[in-house]
Amino acid sequence: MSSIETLMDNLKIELPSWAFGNAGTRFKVFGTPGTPRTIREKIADAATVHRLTGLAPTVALHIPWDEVADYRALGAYAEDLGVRLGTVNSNTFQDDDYKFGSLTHIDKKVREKAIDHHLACIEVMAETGSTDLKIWLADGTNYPGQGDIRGRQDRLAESLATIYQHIGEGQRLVLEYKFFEPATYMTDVPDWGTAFAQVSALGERAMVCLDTGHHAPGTNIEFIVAQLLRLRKLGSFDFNSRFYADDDLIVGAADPFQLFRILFEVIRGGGLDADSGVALMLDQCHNVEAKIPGQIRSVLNVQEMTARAAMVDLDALTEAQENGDVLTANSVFMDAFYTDVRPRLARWRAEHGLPEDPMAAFARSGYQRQIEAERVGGAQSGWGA
Ligand code: PSV
Ligand code: MN
Ligand code: MN
Repeated sequence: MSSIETLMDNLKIELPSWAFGNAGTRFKVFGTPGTPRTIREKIADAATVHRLTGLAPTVALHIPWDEVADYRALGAYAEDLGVRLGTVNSNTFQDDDYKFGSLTHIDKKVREKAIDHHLACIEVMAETGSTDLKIWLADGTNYPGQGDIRGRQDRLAESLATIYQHIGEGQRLVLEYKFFEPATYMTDVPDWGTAFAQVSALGERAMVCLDTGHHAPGTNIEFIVAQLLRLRKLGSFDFNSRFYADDDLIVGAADPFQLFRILFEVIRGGGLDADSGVALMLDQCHNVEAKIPGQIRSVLNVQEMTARAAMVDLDALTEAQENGDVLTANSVFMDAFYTDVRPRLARWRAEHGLPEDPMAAFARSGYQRQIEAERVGGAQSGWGA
């Protein structure tokens, strides 16, 4: 395993454009002063996170939430601010036509509309230079008997195959799974096994996205990470944390130890190696906390747990494992988890011309005051609509 500082040099975490907009629950969306009104303002906020942390060089788009007339110009704008446009997320869940599904819909015309949306997203990727098309589907059913489970899988496979034909060299289709919500009885891509089966049928450039909030409570997520890496099908992460449902809270806030265990398996499986192709992304909303500091805290949490995971003494761990020495193996693992790497990371930041404490640097910067004065009538993220 490479040194922690080298790992830090190569760590990149993509920010979701929607994290900077107002989001909420179905009960209330709280507005926040300074909230971006346009995708350009969201990108400016994301660039601020990167400037202070050195960890977040790309921003994911969500289409049509982030639709613009000229994506090349948007890309150039982002680059001027020191970031690039990343993953393009499709959206087939906010249109009346998709009430009974999108890529799985029984009506061919609706399926074609959903496929065409994905082809339009691939065109956006050509303009922005994005490599990943990420597909999360709200497709599913609410009542037993409502839909033909098998038929829906078959139609999904067919629709994905049509989209995949348009995925170019150097591009990837990444399929995200979620076992519940908004459908309540079954979703059409509920688990990693289904996502794996569907993308495996497509080809090498189709991968699975693991969103940490999309599993049943108690699921051993690091096991899934290890398995997908082993199968070379782990395309990306959507990081967030949760207490109960798909809470989209700050990653590492609910269960830092789980994040540590996940990142240990990522490192163990080569997922942070330069050529691994595993993209780390946040998928979060900040309903009650400040958004830009929320994103700063999030990338720092990922950085911190990555550093701790890299501190596991692998020789000692392997020796204990081979000797069947359960308690030594466990304590080697826990020693790394309990190691405070914050001073070391502060030093790494100082050496890279970054503020040692990015949260404090943001508070001092005056950026929040400036956007509150400039931006009146901040927009909802897509989730706030
Ligand atoms: C819905 O559950 C969701 O949170 C998925 O995780 C997607 O990645 C995200 O929305 C954006 O489409
Ligand atoms: Mn997600
Ligand atoms: Mn989600």
